[in-house]
Amino acid sequence: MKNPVLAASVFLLAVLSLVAALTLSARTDSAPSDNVASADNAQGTANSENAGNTQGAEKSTTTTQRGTKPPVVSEDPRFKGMVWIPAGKFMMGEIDTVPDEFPPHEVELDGFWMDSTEVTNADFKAFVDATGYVTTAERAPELRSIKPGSGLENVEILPEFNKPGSICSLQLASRKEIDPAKGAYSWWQYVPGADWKHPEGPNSNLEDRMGHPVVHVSWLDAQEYCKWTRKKLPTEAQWEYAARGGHSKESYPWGNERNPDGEWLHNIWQGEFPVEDTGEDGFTRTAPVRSFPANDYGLFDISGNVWEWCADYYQLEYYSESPTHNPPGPTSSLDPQEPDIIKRVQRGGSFMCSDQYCVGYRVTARMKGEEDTGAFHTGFRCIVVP
Ligand SMILES: [Ca+2]
Ligand SMILES: [Ca+2]
Repeated sequence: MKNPVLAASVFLLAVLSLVAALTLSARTDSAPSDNVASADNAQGTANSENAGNTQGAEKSTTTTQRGTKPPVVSEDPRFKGMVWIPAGKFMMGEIDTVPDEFPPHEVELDGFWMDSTEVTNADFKAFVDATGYVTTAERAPELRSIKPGSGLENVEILPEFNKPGSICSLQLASRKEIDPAKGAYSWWQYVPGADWKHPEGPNSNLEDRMGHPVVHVSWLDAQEYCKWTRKKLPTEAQWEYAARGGHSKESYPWGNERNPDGEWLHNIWQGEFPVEDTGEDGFTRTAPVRSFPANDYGLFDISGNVWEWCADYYQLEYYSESPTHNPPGPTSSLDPQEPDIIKRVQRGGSFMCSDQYCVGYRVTARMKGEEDTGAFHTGFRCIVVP
């Protein structure tokens, strides 16, 4: 049955899951010794910090010395650009934020290597040059993220959406331009010709952006990159554990204060959202990776800059049933708002996140997106589990 209204709705879901997301806004061990160039890890305090932390809600009131030891890196070329995330336990989630971060629960992870930065345009270009891979945004749209059996598999894509492209945010002159009926669609729009090589549409390019994170990559694209590099996407648990940098009970990778000493420590949005980003942090779009300090595991931009895909399907209530040891994520996707759409987890927030609208830059904040849909503020980083 062809239903044009449904067709529009379904495709718009692909646009809007990203939008909806925005409205919400150690048992320490060492890396394999034969691979480690510097095994003097900074996270020796993680065990004591986590001891007895079974509530997860109490914010840390202590200041842990930061940045006193170098990250653990490897001379093995397989782990170039990666840092070692030591095995350990932590409390995942938060008690007093939004429902999908609840309940806080103990998680124990084995150690792994993680890219110290988001995958850059230069990294992704090397992959494309070697493989000829064409991203989902560069291909004719398909409804790849509809759950089989949902009854939505055969809906039509409206002509205005039925051309290669991706999702960008438009510049509004004032809040008066926000159409109440359209809500966030007033600024989020599907832009034909937008893709990883054209981050802001067909008239943009990667000139001077090769060191920026790649964007407009879908979860499916990220998987293909991972296969080529013999890496993986992190699980959601691995991502949050790594983002915390060995510290518990803290909202940000560096502590509980967003702007310590008045400094911006990540690339997010300042000013009136979504009208004027003042760029007080130095950037109004993506920033080159490593523009801000790394966390205590040596991870740059783990908060802000671009959202990062995780391996997991998104399920709002997964934390209630998550296993303790190396939780793999749920076996299927379930977002109660859009139960027929296959969604994957995104983490860390982006340059579009504002305290007026989205606080996705907190270490516990969860986001979801259709697995076949990228956007101009979404990228990824990879891990290797030895
Ligand atoms: Ca910014
Ligand atoms: Ca990021």
